[in-house]
Amino acid sequence: MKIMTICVLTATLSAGIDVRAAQLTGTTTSTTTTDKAAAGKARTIELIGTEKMKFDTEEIAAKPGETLRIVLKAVGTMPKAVMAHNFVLLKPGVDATEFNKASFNARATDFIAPERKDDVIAATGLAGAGETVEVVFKVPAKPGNYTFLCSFPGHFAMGMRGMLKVK
Ligand SMILES: [Cu+2]
Repeated sequence: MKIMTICVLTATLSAGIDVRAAQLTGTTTSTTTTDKAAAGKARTIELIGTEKMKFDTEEIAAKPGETLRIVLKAVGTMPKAVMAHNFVLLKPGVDATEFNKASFNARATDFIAPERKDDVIAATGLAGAGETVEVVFKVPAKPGNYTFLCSFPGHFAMGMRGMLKVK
């Protein structure tokens, strides 16, 4: 009888943990696309954003027109208000420094100035320490180098940027 009680307890406990894990995943992942079909055949690229204000990968190679899923994880311990990261891919010809300057105070829109939305091919939301954000998008058909960056204030200036190389 005692053994049975323990079994039931263990089962309840592990079920509880599963639910918590699922909830955690649900709250820390945000997808800015609604195209589930595209997400299914997307190639996933995992990036890590650090408190040194760098991406761990600064060069991404891609084929023209392919579908990419960028998954960005922020690592560290600092509060999200002072340290968060996003992935913002700019259209060719956009001045990244000017884009950042314009977006510096745009906290309400995740540091993408509303009037600069047209400069962006794809962007994630902001990830604080331990959080993951992602975006699915179609790589431009035109070969070339496309700048991506983190638009959290000061991070681009510190070198939090990279290049999507389409060829
Ligand atoms: Cu950043």
